[in-house]
Amino acid sequence: MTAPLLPVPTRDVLLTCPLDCPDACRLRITLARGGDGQERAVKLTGDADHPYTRGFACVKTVHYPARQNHPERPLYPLRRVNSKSDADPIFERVSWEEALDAIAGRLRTLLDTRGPSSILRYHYAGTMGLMENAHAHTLWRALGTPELEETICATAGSAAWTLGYGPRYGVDPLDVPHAKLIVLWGINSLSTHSHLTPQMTAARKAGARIIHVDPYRNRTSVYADQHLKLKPGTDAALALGVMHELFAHGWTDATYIAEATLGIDELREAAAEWTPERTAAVTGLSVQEIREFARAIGTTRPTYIRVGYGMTRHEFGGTNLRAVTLLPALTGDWRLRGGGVTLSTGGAFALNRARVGGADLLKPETPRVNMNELANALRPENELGALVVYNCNPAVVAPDSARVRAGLQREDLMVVVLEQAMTETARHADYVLPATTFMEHADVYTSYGHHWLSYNPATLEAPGEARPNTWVFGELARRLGVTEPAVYWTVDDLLNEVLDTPHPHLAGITPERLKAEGMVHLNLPEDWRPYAHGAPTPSGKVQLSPAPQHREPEAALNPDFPLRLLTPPAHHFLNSTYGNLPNLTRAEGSEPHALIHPADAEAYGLADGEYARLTSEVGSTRRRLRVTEAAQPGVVVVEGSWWGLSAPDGESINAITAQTLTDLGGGSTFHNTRIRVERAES
Ligand SMILES: Nc1nc2c(c(=O)[nH]1)N[C@H]1C(S)=C(S)[C@@H](COP(=O)(O)OP(=O)(O)OC[C@H]3O[C@@H](n4cnc5c(=O)[nH]c(N)nc54)[C@H](O)[C@@H]3O)O[C@H]1N2
Ligand SMILES: Nc1nc2c(c(=O)[nH]1)N[C@H]1C(S)=C(S)[C@@H](COP(=O)(O)OP(=O)(O)OC[C@H]3O[C@@H](n4cnc5c(=O)[nH]c(N)nc54)[C@H](O)[C@@H]3O)O[C@H]1N2
Ligand code: SF4
Ligand SMILES: [Mo]
Repeated sequence: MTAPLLPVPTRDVLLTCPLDCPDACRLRITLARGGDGQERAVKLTGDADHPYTRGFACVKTVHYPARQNHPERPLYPLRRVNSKSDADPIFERVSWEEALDAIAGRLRTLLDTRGPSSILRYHYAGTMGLMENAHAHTLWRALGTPELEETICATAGSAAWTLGYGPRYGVDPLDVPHAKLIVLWGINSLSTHSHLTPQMTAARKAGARIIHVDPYRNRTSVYADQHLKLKPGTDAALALGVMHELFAHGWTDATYIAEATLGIDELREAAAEWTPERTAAVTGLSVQEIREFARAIGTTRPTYIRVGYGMTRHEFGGTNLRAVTLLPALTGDWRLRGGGVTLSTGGAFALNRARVGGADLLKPETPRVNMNELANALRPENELGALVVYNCNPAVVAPDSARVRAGLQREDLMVVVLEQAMTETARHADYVLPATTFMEHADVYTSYGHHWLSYNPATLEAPGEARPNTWVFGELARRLGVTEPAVYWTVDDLLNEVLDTPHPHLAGITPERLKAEGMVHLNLPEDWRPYAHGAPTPSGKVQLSPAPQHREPEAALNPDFPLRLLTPPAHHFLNSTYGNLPNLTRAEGSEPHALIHPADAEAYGLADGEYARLTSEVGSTRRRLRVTEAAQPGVVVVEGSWWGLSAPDGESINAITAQTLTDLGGGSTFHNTRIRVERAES
């Protein structure tokens, strides 16, 4: 008998999606055995029995098997043999022994000669797994290397939320169908949170209206009943303008305000000057739009507001988001099922994290590096000797990425990249270490969009010599003589630890049960209204003080850069993940485009389809133009963290974004860039 040409399906498994996306879907994956005897994933869809996933995976993750089986996936440890300044890297395959001995040797020398501050770990949420993400940091904390502040995405939002509300609790997404008004504010949810759509459609069938507040028209604006195309960075002004009308018309809930909030007088005073006329002048919306929007929020119960992290990626993004999130504290929507505002549901996962990732090993004197400032950290004068990257692709996703790449190319810096894909960061490495995927390692997952906790067993044999991050760090730790036990924890150790808590949300959830059921709903009251009577802040109330204020960003004053650039996510990629799959890059338009309004195109002499040079204070890049009224005058939009290989000049869009930090939480400012656009030769 000859080996079958087509893989023979063997079984279906249910696993949770590990990607950095609020939906944390329950996936049904079909495995098959190929002619080589190896079992592989061949088909992926959503679990039809899961009440939130509802039988579908997004347009991107249905292609996960293709990225997992990608012909260029690194499957063996690789060592760079040519100069790092050569554009095309040449790697040779080495054994794990060789790679680990060499890396540990270099780390040992650095520790002995320059100390732990010469070694930097760099990571984000390529996997959301507690083991391969949060807990993987333990080695570095045991060694005392600089603490990486994980600020690239969510800290401006979480700092803003915490000021008002304490832990990040959100509305149960399964309660959204109760809402009669849904406001999608600074979130392109049809692309970035696609499993909210069935919930919203159910609400709409029951009579709900849906309003999208966003500076440009995208899939979510088209789905919504109304699109408020405000000027970027003016959300605090719009929220204060709405509050002005709530106070003026008596659309506030006096009982809720008295029982559950602190600081109402200050907020009323701050809103007093935000007449519809002034709000219109700042936000670019019409007086009528503002009046009607305020009336809708003021008179529709329950109103559900879904904010995204998008609006926080501005100089004053933290305050802008905070202003919006305070609205339900005035309307009293928190008292109603389906009412309130969600930024994240993550706070409900009250796991025992005291020792996860070596959190208990952190010392106050340990130096800290804000991950948005990687380009600065890699400057030669900072004397970093080694950079270890996992779960992240900073050559593409970090601000000021051209300087990040220049730093990665330093011959005196050892760059170690643990990866599942041959990313541009991996292409800059001295050592590429092949990483396993969520089907190939066991892990535990929370969610920031719903309330199910998950456990994925290791389901497929790792291909080639791919290994989990924690295995690699355990091997380095042994070679470095690290004795901290948590470095060597198994997933079972981690699971026992995180579930060892008396917190009521985890009552009845044991490691055995989680492993047996795979996905378990937190033990929340059936009628979950976390802020119905106050908030777990120091005062026990929703804190309205200090009242948010609108501020004009300083960067707006530079006449050399008259346009503003937004760089939101692409529909068909997850950050830079999937950017190496031809069918998804084709679906996304084959190359990144800069959306520009016809009025700006005319003013700057630019035509649809031609190339333009986009220049900011930080750098310059070339992009093909799409002239469209989806953009607004004065605002250019480039969707997606594309791989350089799909861009006309090989550059990430982050070559022109800056390391500027937000007002709260030290967050990223990816939508804050001021640019000029000029014609470029082809
Ligand atoms: N398809 C897809 N899904 C994803 C991702 C992806 O890359 N692709 N990434 C995942 C990750 S890591 C995250 S953090 C989330 C992010 O997803 P979101 O929370 O949706 O946040 P962003 O994608 O940054 O931006 C969303 C919207 O904010 C708008 N925006 C920009 N500036 C402003 C402003 O000043 N005011 C207002 N009101 N709106 C503004 C943008 O135009 C954009 O439409 O999505 C996750 N899901
Ligand atoms: N201009 C601009 N830039 C942005 C954004 C934007 O909106 N605009 N969004 C920002 C946001 S919100 C975020 S969250 C960041 C995200 O940026 P990143 O966290 O870098 O996300 P990805 O680009 O998807 O890269 C994740 C990498 O982790 C790898 N990975 C996944 N699982 C594992 C694993 O188990 N082990 C190892 N070793 N590797 C693994 C994947 O192969 C992938 O290459 O980008 C930010 N950058
Ligand atoms: S990326 Fe998000 S929407 Fe897509 S399958 Fe994963 S969790 Fe679901
Ligand atoms: Mo993110």
